[in-house]
Amino acid sequence: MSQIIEVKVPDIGDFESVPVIELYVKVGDSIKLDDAICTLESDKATMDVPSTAAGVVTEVLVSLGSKVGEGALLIKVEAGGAAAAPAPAAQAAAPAAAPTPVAAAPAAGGGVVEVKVPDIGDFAEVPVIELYVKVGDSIKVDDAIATLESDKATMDVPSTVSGVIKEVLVQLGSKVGEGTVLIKVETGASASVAAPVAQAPAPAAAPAAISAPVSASTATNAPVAVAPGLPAGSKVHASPSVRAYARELGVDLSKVAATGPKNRIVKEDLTKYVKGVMSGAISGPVASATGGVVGGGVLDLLPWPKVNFEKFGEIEVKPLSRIKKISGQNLSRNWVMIPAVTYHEDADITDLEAFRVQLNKENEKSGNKLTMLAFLIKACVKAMQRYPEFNSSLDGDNLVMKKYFNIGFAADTPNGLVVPVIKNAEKKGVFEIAKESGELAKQARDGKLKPADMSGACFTISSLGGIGGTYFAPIVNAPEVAILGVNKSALKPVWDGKQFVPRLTLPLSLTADHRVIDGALATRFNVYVAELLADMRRMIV
Ligand code: CAO
Repeated sequence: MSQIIEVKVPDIGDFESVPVIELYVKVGDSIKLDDAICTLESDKATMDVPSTAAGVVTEVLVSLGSKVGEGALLIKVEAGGAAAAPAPAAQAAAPAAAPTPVAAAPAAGGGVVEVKVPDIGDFAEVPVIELYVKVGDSIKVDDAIATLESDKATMDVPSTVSGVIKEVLVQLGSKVGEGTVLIKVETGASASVAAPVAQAPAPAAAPAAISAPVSASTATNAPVAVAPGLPAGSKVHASPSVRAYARELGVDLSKVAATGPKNRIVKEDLTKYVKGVMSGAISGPVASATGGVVGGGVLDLLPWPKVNFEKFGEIEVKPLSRIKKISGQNLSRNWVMIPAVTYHEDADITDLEAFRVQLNKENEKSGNKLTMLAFLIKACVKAMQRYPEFNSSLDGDNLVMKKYFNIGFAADTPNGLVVPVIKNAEKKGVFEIAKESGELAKQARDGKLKPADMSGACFTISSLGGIGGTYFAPIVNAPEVAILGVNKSALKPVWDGKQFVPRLTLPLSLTADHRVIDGALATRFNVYVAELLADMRRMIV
């Protein structure tokens, strides 16, 4: 016996007139329980509406752009004899991220209520990547508790109750699945508890999720780490993976121009946006690259300041050199996209410098002068052999581990900074490295380096030792994951246990990509390089 079942918009929270932005069914389609019928998009969330009936679609009562609210009739389904319509209470709005949450069962009335992970589809061990609550917080129905991220989707879990949080049972990184208790909430006598169906869909682009940049350093340093003052995610169409990528980059998707079908933001749009921001950081057109100045939040991007300098005095305009333009773009990208931290260390090079001077005296006639840079290159290679993460590159979710040791070194030229590369430094001695780096540095200054001379580096050394300085924070040269900055050595009083003795001290500044290298590893590397420089005999053990 067949039966016509009406499928309506479930309770979607406080949204009344929400546009249909995707429609997945047409008359004649066979549809199963939980198949998506359409996607609705409110100011705050994108949600799929799943079917509560299985059968054949006999009527579609909405079209793209239709504005709907709770109870609006979407489709009529002719269910076969066996198909049964679930009770209305079983209706659930699906989040943009495909799984179909249902409300965690709250207790009726006051008392302590557990809020659990709803049905999140087939995902079992999903990590908590953002946690928005702590004990003592007041929470309302639909407030985001946490963001979960599976391989395929990012989803916020909203609270199903209002009250005060008594316990938080998960932390960042906890793996959760359907039914995991997230928080316990004291609802109080007057506190409201949402009915099981009253759960708002988990928005993939809840403001809290977007406005939390990956790290503090990104937030403070990176121009793209814009925490929107606007309700982020408004009118944003993007897949969960693009949303996750945007969050990783700290990009507010509502500022990205969409070129995908049905006004969806695709990955390329995001890349283009980031490139635009980076070029804007140097040359100015941020406003056009980002679609205008928005918000008013302190971290929103502003156009590059346009100043009529002549108003204040005489000026001369000089075009940037080709090298400066290229390196500027690279540096900006690396500064913006790499969550980098700089670690400092002092190396006692008293004995090494004496050794270098002695060797140079012995080899005076050869004309081949040993440089500190050559020893630094050897020490770094040795340290990279001990800590192979320093010889890696990020490639999506993979780390490419290199088995060769090509070391770039920053060379200052009249036209700007270039980075020639000593290839296979692990196979070369210090004299050979000194000779080769000297030749490459000369070619760099003469503008004669070929692209091959500057490619394939695994790690870079930036030595300002011939100039001065104490410490600095070099910028990682992507896709490398670390760079060692070196300043001028100086005699410093060092306590030897009995007295202060003068030791020649070389300041090291190692910047490392925190996504690959954490602080402990970076410090171990730095300490090891310093030990090698302090006693070169360690190079052979
Ligand atoms: N401490 C003290 N003295 C040092 C030193 C150090 N760490 N490093 C080099 N020196 C000395 C050298 O011994 C040399 O002295 P002598 O002439 O008496 O022998 C003098 O400083 C000049 O050295 P150099 O800088 O010409 O040679 P180098 O091999 O040390 O460096 C190169 C070569 C190409 C790295 C360097 O010329 C250069 O271009 N440095 C700038 C790199 C740069 O701009 N980095 C910043 C990048 S981020 O903007």
